[in-house]
Amino acid sequence: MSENRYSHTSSNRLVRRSVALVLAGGKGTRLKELTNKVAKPAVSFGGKYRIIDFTLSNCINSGVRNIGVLTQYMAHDLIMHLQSGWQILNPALNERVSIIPAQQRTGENWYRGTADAVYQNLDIIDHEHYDRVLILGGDHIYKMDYSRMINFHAENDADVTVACIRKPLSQASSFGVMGLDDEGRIVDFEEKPDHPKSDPNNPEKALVSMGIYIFNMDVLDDELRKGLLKPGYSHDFGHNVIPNMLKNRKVYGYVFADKGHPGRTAYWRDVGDIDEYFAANMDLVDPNPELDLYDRDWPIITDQKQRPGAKFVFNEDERRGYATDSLLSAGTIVSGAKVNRSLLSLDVRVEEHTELEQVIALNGCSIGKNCKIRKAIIAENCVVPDGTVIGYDETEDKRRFTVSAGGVILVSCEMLS
Ligand code: ADQ
Ligand code: ADP
Repeated sequence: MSENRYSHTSSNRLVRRSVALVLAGGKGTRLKELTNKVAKPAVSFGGKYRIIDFTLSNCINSGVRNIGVLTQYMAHDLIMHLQSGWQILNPALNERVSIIPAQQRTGENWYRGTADAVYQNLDIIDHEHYDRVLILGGDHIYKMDYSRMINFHAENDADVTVACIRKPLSQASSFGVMGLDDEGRIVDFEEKPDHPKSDPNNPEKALVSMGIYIFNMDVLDDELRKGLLKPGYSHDFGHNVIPNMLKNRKVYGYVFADKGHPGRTAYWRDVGDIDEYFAANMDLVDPNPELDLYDRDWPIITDQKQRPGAKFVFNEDERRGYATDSLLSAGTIVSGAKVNRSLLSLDVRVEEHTELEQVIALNGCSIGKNCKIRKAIIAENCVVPDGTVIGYDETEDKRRFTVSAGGVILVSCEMLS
């Protein structure tokens, strides 16, 4: 396969004839209280962002600019976010972020799974304009140039291409696990297996699906319609559609690798549960994060709020009023407090003599005086009373709050009263 088989123009055309559908309707129950009232893709991330901003920014930066977002559960905040922050494309050029709510277009059922979500909206896709559909999850943190995957798909003349990445074998049961032949074709695929098979090139790793698919339009149409006739079908890409296609279709695996180091995997995280969500946020407060948010060639776009910059008020007696190794969003005030390795979202207030260590405080939290908080996520708009201590007494934390397997404490507003 030669690098230059597609000229710049034809490669551009391949991308322009691809439409993206972002799956943003799952329940996301493993994020516990964070997704009680908010769909996972709309959960705050990295201070000022929402999780879905990463996927949508990737689309725009890759040149895939007709994007449909499929929503279902708890869609209100997600829709508000998309309406206020993401109506930035020009429909006159056939570029837009469309919000596509579940609406029973094909019968009595709400979406029964990821494949059904796509199936029920097939008639919305403009078949004249598009040859391929790029199907994306709305809950991953990464930067990826989808145009490279689209070129790979076209060069191989594939029916479907699934993006994949190497993950430690110990984590592989949470994903679809695949095996590739020498040509890059997927020869086996098992959704969330109890005993995942390792990558032959690296016995400690498995090749897992990133839940990103490129389908040729006609193949998608045909496969989803056929699926309806099968008994016991659970309408899911990972469980049914992909495994069922391996025999009769050309199904390729696209390995998401680091450009500078072809064998090495690039940054990608599925923020499925509290520990992953916390770890992905903490990755960003590293002095040199793997995921570069300052890259002007690949901006991560979000809904910008009109607020002043973060403010630090210094307390002379305590010599405090600062934040280190932290990300603070607009409207935040740190007043005589000490903040380290933390992410403070929009409009967060932290009062005197308080110490925060590895804390994710979501929009509008107000943290009182003399608090000591460690390794915690504080839900939106919580008022944390003066003198609150969290993260220093395991038994007490477990009694009052939700504590993850990895020891991250999730604090919702009602737990504080
Ligand atoms: P999961 O992430 O577990 O595995 P799933 O829960 O089905 O798969 O969610 C995939 C995406 O679809 C999420 O963004 C979710 O919000 C959305 N979604 C789920 N149900 C939906 C519905 N009814 N309507 C609209 N959107 C819905 C998948 C693959 C694995 C792969 C992982 C990678 O099945 O093979 O390894 O993604 O994260
Ligand atoms: P850089 O600017 O150094 O290329 P980025 O943060 O933009 O880094 O991207 C992270 C890594 O992922 C990079 O090495 C990049 O080449 C790689 N990458 C991005 N898109 C793709 C892709 N579609 N396929 C494979 N690797 C990719």
